[in-house]
Amino acid sequence: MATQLNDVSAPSFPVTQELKTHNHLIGDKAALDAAWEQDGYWFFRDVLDKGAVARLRQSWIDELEKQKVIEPVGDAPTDKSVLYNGGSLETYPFRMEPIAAKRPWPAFVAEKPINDFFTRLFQDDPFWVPIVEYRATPPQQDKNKPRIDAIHQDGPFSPGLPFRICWIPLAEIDAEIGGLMLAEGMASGRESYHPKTENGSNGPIPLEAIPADRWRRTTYQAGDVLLMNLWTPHTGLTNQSDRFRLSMDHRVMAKGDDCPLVGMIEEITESHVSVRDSSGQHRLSIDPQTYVRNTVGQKLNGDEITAFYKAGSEVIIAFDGDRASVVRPPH
Ligand SMILES: O=C(O)CCC(=O)C(=O)O
Ligand SMILES: [Fe+2]
Repeated sequence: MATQLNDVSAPSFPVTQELKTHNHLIGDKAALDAAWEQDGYWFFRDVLDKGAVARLRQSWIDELEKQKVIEPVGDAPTDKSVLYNGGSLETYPFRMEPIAAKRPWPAFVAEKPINDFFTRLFQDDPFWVPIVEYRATPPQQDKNKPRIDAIHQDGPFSPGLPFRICWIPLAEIDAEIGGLMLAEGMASGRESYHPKTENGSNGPIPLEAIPADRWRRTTYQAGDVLLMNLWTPHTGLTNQSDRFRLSMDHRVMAKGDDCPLVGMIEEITESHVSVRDSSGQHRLSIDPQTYVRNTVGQKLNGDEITAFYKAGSEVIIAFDGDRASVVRPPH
């Protein structure tokens, strides 16, 4: 079924098709792996315990009430998302720092049905990489802005960190509300579609770089989960509804994968980093090819590294032997 998203300003906006669902592959590791390569994602419909998702969603609802941008919901169900009341967005925390500060994700992934689902999926314990975005996107104020936020792949921004993006809708997200749109079948070559800019950063992927018939989305519901290959081009869609768009994107791996170090920096220079995690202290070398990055994905070189990273900062490090391949902050 094709859905033409109603965009006024981009007549070339692609026609999107429904995401596949991969529920029937759970338990069949070979088939899951094949779909991961071919489709570039797994979409599981109605697999996450709705009570656990509702408890997670409550952190978003509390914050929206506090910001006075929704009416107090009391006992009303919030799984269809909540109406924006037109309150001022002047001081609205667009990156949801107040939710990030409360760290609601560890309690969520520790809920038994959630942990059980991912354990059954991976046939291994999940390892949650603490890279989490909390999104509570209000209705877009400028209705003439293009619907596409920025087409990107996460891979080129985290080379050597082989996690799966885990995107979780917290309430219904229909075509008007927006949500995630991805390009199916473009991940198997592990190819970057990002044009390199002069300073070696990744420029945005132009819409023309993706064949127009690849775009997929669906009406997402609380209980669904979308896992996405690092090489799958995707974008958020702007919110053209009168409701909030609530979602969380997280990163997950299986314990048996090449998991990164997650710890606290003890010392950092341009050529090495010492980090402490629950298993002790680790010292890794940094060289000019190490992708040391800041919160917006830019590569840091030379003394930019020590200007950004300090002893005591939480850090995620992918490594190969005793060499760091990626050093990045959680956010
Ligand atoms: O939710 C969005 O708008 C974008 C999410 C995203 O890019 C990601 O999870 O990697
Ligand atoms: Fe992304």
